[in-house]
Amino acid sequence: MDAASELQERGFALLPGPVPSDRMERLANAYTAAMESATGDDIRVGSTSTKVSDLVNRGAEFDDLYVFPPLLEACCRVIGQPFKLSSLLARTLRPHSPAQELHVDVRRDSADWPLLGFILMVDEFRPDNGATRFVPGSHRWPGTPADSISDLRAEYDGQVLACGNAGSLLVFNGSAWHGHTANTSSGPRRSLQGAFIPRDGRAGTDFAARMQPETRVRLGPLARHVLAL
Ligand SMILES: O=C(O)CCC(=O)C(=O)O
Repeated sequence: MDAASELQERGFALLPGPVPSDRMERLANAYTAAMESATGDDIRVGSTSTKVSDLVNRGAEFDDLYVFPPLLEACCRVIGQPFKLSSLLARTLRPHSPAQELHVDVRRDSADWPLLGFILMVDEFRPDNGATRFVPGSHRWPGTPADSISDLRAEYDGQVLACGNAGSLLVFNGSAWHGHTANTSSGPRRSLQGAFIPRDGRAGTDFAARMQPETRVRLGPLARHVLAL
């Protein structure tokens, strides 16, 4: 099955990402710098993950991701109407963290639906370091996991792990049931994550309000459009 059919039938697909393997170290260094420089509300330390928001303004190394043509093509397929970037964050799933609850990213009655989620693997995603799990075909189901499952962290029949090399790009329909699995390894699982939503939805990050002058000067027309500037 090609990636477009996988996204349509299974609700998610793994693509080669925009960063060639010989530039992954540079990206990982920029990721570390972004994590270290964030302050205040921009850094959130949750029960399993540390997240830093607004990667758009945290380095030119992240510019290619949210205008990557195969990613925008996935948006056209899933959102099917004019769209914009809603969020772009760094997420480190810390070592020895439990699985996340199975969930959907957006309810069907929301202005932010349909949503296209994406995850760029900064480290490889493996069964032991918390690879994202998906329930294939669940993006077509009317209910959410919380409607029918009592233990949302338990394994779900038919779930599959989206494992991939560093640099791989996971794209998924925000209605697909998914969540990270447990990171039982001794290392972090780093990723860049974001979402696109319909253009009239409410973005998680107000990119226009946060835009830094040094970011603005390097953005092309496509980036400005995607960021709704
Ligand atoms: O980090 C992952 O593997 C999945 C993250 C996710 O689904 C979320 O935070 O909504």
